[in-house]
Amino acid sequence: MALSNEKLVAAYSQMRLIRAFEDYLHEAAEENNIFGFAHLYAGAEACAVGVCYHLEQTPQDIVTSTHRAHGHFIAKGGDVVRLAHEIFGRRDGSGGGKGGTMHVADWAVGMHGGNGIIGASAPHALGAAFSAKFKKTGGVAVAFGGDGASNQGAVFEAMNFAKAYALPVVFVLEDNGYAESTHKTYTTAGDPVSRAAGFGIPATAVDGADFFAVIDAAGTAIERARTGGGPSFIHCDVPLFHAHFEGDQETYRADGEVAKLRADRDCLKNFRDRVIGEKLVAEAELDRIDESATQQAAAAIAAAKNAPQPPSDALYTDVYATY
Ligand SMILES: Cc1ncc(C[n+]2csc(CCOP(=O)(O)OP(=O)(O)O)c2C)c(N)n1
Ligand SMILES: [Mg+2]
Repeated sequence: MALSNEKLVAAYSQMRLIRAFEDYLHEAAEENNIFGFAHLYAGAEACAVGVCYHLEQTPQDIVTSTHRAHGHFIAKGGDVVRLAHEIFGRRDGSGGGKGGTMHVADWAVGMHGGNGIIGASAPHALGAAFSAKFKKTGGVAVAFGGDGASNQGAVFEAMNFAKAYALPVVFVLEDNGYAESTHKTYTTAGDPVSRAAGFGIPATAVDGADFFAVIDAAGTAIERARTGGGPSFIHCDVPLFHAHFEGDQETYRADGEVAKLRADRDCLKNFRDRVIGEKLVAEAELDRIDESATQQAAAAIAAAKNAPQPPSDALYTDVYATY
């Protein structure tokens, strides 16, 4: 898929913003400055941005996320300042400061939230896709999920139902090889593409550190969903640049493993090499984006650190949904 200079710049800006934002969060977590377990997304930016590239940043198209949700939030068009406030438990966060890192959501842009229950993103997206189909909104739902989550029964039930009802949903498996401290070789039988194909769902595998591979696969899948062709499955092999959660001692990683991933499988470096090599975006422009993303991320986090917490009289609001 050939992208204009403008689209490439927009995609790189989002990927860089996710990375810069989490670099600052990593520092804040080391200072013990955020509440809740923060799970950083860095390494998989091409996956979130490459998939969301094809979605409207409106309530029509929906993504459901995981405990590792910051990248999906930004890629779906969520505001980074409100994201920072939410993670720091501040009143002006996307969830009024009551959800924190694992529950970042913004329904106005179709980001239906991070999630503490692994595998739950699949049935949530299924429900959104069911609604889109029968209300004829033209919308598409995308469920992001991890390799550990992919072994949950609810994920298989969602895939079965999606195919049986030809629902407009795309299952995106972000496979970083680990579920907490356990490598997938201990836990997972078969291969993800064959599992999805077993339900008759068109399934493909891509290098999730290659933005261009992701947008191609996601473009096909989302177009299929939008035109009544039913569900698809995309397996993205992604590197995990931080530990499972911030504060984790990472004893399950081999010496040098993360350094090697950062050297060989960095989607931002891959993107830069390709667009500079093919003269699609000037190096100076990419450098300018790096600087601006760093400033934007730093400002969002600085503002959040000093912002007010939710007032105590908000304790009993937002507890139940009203329809
Ligand atoms: C239903 C359920 N079981 C167990 C957990 C505990 N848990 C939290 S994260 C996680 C591992 C998830 O692995 P994966 O889906 O590969 O996502 P990753 O952290 O690698 O992005 C587990 C088992 C949970 N949150 N929910
Ligand atoms: Mg994993």
